[in-house]
Amino acid sequence: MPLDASIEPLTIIDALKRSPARIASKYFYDNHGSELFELITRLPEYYPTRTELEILNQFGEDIALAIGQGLTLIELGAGNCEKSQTLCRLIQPSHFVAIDVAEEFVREGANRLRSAFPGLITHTVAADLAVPITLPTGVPYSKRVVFYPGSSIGNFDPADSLALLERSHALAGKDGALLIGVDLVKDPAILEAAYNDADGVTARFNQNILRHANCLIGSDFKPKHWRHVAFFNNSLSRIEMHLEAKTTTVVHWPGGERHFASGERIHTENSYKYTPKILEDRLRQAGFGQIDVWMDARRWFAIVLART
Ligand code: AVI
Repeated sequence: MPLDASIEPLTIIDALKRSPARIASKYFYDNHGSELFELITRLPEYYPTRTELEILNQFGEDIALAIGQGLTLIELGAGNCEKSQTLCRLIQPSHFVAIDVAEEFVREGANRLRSAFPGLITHTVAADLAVPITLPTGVPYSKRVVFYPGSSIGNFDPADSLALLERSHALAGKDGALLIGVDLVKDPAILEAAYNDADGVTARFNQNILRHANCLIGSDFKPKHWRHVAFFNNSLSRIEMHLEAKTTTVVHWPGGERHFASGERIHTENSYKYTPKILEDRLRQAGFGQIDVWMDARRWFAIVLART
């Protein structure tokens, strides 16, 4: 596959040279990675997607009432736009903006949404949420609801999550809101099972980041030589995913290489788990006002509406 020079290859190399080595979790999502993630969301062990949908279905009318109608829905990390389908049925937006790094995937999702809701004006934006986002002209300025489902906020470290919430606040504008889905702290055994599924889909998702890195920087990672490792780090309240070298190995790329000892790890993802209190404090810090919270009966997941 060709090198994709547009995705800052130097950053990947710099992070690989560090000790411990890192590959940023945004690189999971090439087309194959996005497909694997879709499979993850349907796994019996991976409760977040299912639980969030349960909350949306159970409290949909209350949520719709709190949000209002005829607005612009902006979904961050939209993926296949499946969750927005449920929300669109409830709040009937006039415009829908899907923002995601996986351009092809999100365009297909927005097309599906347009077919399901004739008259809905859709826009797609290929963007990395780690930097400020510019919306296309034609997106109304008023009554914007930024939708950030799936607990994707959990993949940002505390400082970056605050910056993302601040950007969401700016994107929503005056009289706007953020509707965000967040995975909550719970029994570590349940958390760890969700990231170590019996079928090994999460392991393949983790290993795929190496294949994607090979495409982006021309490296020669052999994904099968790396073991998937995922555990809950209690003191930092996060699931950590790593890839562990099964044997001593040297990875090369044009102009460089890195030696990995057997057992050495590459840190690929953090997935922070929140308490409602920590989330509320961070939303307030980002400038949000009134906050409403809906949770499932087990209190495993929360959907939060925060007004600007
Ligand atoms: C996208 N994100 C919220 C997922 C999570 O749970 O942190 C990514 C994921 N990684 C492994 N499984 C799912």
